[in-house]
Amino acid sequence: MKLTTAQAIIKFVKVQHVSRDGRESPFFSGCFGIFGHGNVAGIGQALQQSPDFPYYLCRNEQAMVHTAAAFAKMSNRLRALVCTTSIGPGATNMVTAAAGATINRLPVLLLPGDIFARRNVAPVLQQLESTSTQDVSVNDCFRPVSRYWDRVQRPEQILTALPETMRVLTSPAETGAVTLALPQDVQAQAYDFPDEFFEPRTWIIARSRPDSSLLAQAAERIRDASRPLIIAGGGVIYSDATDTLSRFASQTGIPVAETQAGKGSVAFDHEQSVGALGVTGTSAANRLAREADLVIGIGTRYSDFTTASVTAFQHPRVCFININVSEFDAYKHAALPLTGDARATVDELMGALRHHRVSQDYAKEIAGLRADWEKENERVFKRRVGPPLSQGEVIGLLNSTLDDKDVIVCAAGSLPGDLHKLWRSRDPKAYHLEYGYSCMGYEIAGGLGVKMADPSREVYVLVGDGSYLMMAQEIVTALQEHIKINVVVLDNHGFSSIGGLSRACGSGGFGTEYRYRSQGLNGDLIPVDFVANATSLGADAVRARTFEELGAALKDAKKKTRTSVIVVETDYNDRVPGYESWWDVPIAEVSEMRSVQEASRQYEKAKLRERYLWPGFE
Ligand SMILES: Cc1ncc(C[n+]2csc(CCOP(=O)(O)OP(=O)(O)O)c2C)c(N)n1
Ligand SMILES: [Mg+2]
Repeated sequence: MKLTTAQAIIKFVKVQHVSRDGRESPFFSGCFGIFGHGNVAGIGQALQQSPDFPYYLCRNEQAMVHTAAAFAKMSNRLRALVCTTSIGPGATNMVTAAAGATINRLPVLLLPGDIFARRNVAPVLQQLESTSTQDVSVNDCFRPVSRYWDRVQRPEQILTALPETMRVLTSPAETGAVTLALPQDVQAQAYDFPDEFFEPRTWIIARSRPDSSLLAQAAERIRDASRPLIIAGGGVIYSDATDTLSRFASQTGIPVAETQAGKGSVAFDHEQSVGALGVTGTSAANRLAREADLVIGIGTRYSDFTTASVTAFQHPRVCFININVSEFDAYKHAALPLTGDARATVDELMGALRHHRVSQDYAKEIAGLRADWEKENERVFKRRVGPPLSQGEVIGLLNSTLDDKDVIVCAAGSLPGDLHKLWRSRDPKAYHLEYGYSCMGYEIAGGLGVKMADPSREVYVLVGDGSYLMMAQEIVTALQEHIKINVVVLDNHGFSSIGGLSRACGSGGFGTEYRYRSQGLNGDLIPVDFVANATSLGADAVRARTFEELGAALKDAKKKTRTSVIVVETDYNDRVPGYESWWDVPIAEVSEMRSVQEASRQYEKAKLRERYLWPGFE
């Protein structure tokens, strides 16, 4: 079949399917892109003659990769989007979001255009030349942020590159960004591809099981433990293991703490749910972690936010059992590794622990800690501060107004930490946080991807003024596609999160507020009109000043059929406190500033609690 390389790629991706638990579905749902000379006549032309494969024009290449990652996350990695760009800046605009997808273990297929393989016309527009080789382009920047990277120098190379692409994208352990750099001449080059290459193919997403003797040892350790604690990570949700985990926790009485990606694994009112763990954790989870003698990590990669920079676990003989599809994660912290799918593995463990339950004393302690946390959560929700409102009361209002299945989307700033602590999750897919890369700008683009993945749910993007200013332009894409999202901008005139961090580091919030330059950086606040900004992009936008106005605006937004934006001013200095945790952010060891010297002293003391979590290592 004579096709161009670009036509063959699009023809191939259209017939790839995945199957898990016997349910089969197409893997790719379409292609986002921005055209330039590096793809308009190649992939662009191929998409034009494939109207059954939808093409979406976005406004910024970074944003479309966030959209694709959010789409994959919302689909539990069973579906993905393709992203096409021109060469040069269009391509490298994707690097940031590619890293985000790979860190969050989310499949996205990136097809950046590349410089001519033929080379005779070099340097082409937007080519970065090298004096030491002709075998390099800006697309080599994608190598460290991709789980698979290839440059297609001849059409027939896709016969081996595309199957590798699919293997990696559909592997629960390996998945992330896959980059196929496509020289612009090769995209348009024709070749006689074998018909068989375009036969529909189904990639089985297997539920791998751990070694049976290790599983028996794990069950033994759980029986022997007096203070076990489960950490539920994103893998629990991707594996669709949430019901199984809820039953396992009920059966054994083992408490469940959640990472950002794992939040929603068990409902907040489940008897064993102790909520968020780590730097942004609840008092309940953090106290249990401190004294746990056994940690069962399920689908977690143990980021520093989860381990409170390895200070969270202070029991002298704490040991770990890790259930993870990725061997890399399963072995972390010298764990007993159960390398396997979360649902299949927890299911088997449940069988092995049929008659096991934690002690009554421990159960009572868990219930007490849960009650204490509920009281504190309620206190933060019930405070009436504004206007300007406290972020805590805004989150409380959202939590009581939204339906259980409505999705909140967030990524960076002070919101993720407050949401992690306070949000009462009732559905595993209703809490969508990108906190692997915590990339400012993910929020609106991500919200678009979430809504595309599940149009039946109402989607609420919660975004700080800083993140909004970084990347709000996908509102136009949402309007163009008639995809409705609800955006809530929390305007506190700068970086409340990093401002607070700066103060904790003794630096007094230096350079973190949006102010005019006067003698220094401390002039008047810059009045940015977010309502006018969103209106100018075509959205319905309103300002809400009070608690009541915000409540009414949320109800209005829900009734609307098009994308809308609510702007609410929040208090820069009114923060939800931390709960018995710590984060390692190194402080200047020497400084001319008293406040920094003091912060440095405290830092050195706190750092002593960091430990290597090897058995017997004190
Ligand atoms: C792309 C990117 N740049 C920088 C940062 C570091 N950073 C984390 S939060 C933050 C400020 C966010 O401001 P805003 O969205 O207004 O949220 P707030 O802190 O006020 O809640 C910054 C600069 C980041 N996470 N992502
Ligand atoms: Mg802000």
